[in-house]
Amino acid sequence: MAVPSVFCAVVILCLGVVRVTGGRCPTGWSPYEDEFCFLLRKETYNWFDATSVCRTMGAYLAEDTSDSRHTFLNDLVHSHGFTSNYTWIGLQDFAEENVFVWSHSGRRAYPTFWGPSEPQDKGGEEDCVALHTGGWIDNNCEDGRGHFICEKPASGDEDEAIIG
Ligand SMILES: [Ca+2]
Ligand SMILES: [Ca+2]
Repeated sequence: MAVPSVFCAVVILCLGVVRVTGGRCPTGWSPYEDEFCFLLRKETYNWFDATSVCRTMGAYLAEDTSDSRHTFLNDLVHSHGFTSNYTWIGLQDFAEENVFVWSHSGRRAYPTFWGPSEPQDKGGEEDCVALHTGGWIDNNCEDGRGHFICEKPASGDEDEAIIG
């Protein structure tokens, strides 16, 4: 029965190729517009450790750069039932106070989705941004209570390597 075995192998290989070219996200990641993949992590870390965890997966903290992304990211958080904690994204004002920059792209934040009375740089120590009910909050980067969302481009080299 060599013929059916070869046939199955070809079909599986072809399915793999189609998934890559269609914009593929790793298992567990949520696809966004066929170009990006997002992963919400339930464990909590400070902003720096959250950044490191994303990096180990070839990713970076999510960039909330449009109305549609903002809706997508908030839906992702709410779908996991998070209401009390906050969720780190890749925005900070390390270099200059109140000049918020996306860590991965290096771009200044525009548009912005600040919550009421934010950002306030409480105690002069709030330089990292998180999603919260009502919008973004600036928070102490060392605060270890944040969930976080990683982002990476769909169908990267590592995905193709796994399939191929
Ligand atoms: Ca600040
Ligand atoms: Ca704040």
